[in-house]
Amino acid sequence: MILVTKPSLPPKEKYEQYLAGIWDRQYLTNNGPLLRLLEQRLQDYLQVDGINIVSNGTTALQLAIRALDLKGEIITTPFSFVATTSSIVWQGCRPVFADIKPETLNIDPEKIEEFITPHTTAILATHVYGNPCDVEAIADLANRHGLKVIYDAAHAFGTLFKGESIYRWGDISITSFHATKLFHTIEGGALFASDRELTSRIQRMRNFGHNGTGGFDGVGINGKNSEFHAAMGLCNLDSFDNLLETRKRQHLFYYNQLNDLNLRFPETLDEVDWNRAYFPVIFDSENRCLQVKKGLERFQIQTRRYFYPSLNRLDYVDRQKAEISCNLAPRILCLPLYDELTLKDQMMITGIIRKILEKRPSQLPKQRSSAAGSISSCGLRVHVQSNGSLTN
Ligand code: T4K
Repeated sequence: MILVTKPSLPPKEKYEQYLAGIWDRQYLTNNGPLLRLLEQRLQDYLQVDGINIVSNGTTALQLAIRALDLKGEIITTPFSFVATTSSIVWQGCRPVFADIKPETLNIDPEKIEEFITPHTTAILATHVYGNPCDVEAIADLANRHGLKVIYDAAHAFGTLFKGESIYRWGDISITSFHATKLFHTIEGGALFASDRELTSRIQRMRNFGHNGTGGFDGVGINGKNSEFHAAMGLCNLDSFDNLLETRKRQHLFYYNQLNDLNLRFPETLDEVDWNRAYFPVIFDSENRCLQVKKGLERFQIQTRRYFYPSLNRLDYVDRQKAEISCNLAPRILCLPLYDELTLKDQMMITGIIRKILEKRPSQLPKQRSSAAGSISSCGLRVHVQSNGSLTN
């Protein structure tokens, strides 16, 4: 079975070394030494200020909304994972959906402006698939209208804009360190805020409101993460640069194999170095999309409809339009992408997709053989047969 994603795991012995320390100290959670070390190492690696690691990305979103004391309406994207919208509703605010740009699949700043009312307090935008929103246009808009900005940067670990981490943007940027993410701590997440007072508030809020001197300063929750999670993060951070390189190679391979078909892929803005967290394919129709999904399933290949349905269709939000998102969400499929995914796997996946879309079951297109050539340069020569099986 080829899964849509698989967590990258460090060598077991490496993790065990951290476990030995945890056993010695018998300090398991509550902002322990490994957690603090991971925060420091992430700040250095990402060149960001004001990090607070928490238990997961959803908690990070909820804390962000709470820490900024947002009320009323929050303008957000209809094309994201459900946690983006559900966190707004969970915090008692109303999500107002501004449609996306069809090229990038990210919220369209021009559409945001149309929805600003006296009740609007913030913009919550997602860097979908780790591909940055138009952060400059959004910052300009927010400044002009006195709005707060939260970025759901759950997918964006390692993405740069103008050479700097995308986490530097917004009043608060949140991320997820879930096992399915490029960089993970099994479960986990973080908030980044350059404002010191805001960072301290989040720190208190994630720890029941404790103010560090035995008292409580405001209401808080338990958003902490453990030493075991931090240890996984410390292991994974060491290999992250390699992982990013592999990901870029895998991405390019998929793209080269599929870009002559009637498919579209999200575009990036200028000066973006995208982490390529996912490989989304946009089909010309939902039928085609489902046909490919089912076709791949017959070969035990899993894909995911990230993100379907469009979030304005959730039954707990009031009826709102988002035509572009509703049009695109049903016809996007994310292909398998993870560190251990081999070129053979990718050959098979793209071979099957080509066969389905070209409806030429017995003949592989010419481009395949040139791809086989490039494969051989990596020490492999693989041919996909008409039945989807592989021969060397
Ligand atoms: N904002 C955005 C934009 C997000 O995408 C997310 C999460 C959040 C906020 C919230 O962050 P967290 O609270 O989760 O930290 C997955 C993830 O669970 C979720 O974190 C992620 N986004 C979302 C896009 O994808 P599912 O329901 O697709 O995951 P699941 O369990 O079906 O896993 C997919 C495949 O991965 C499985 O078929 C098998 C493989 N897998 C998964 C896990 C967990 C493994 O091989 N090993 C594993 O341990 O949501």
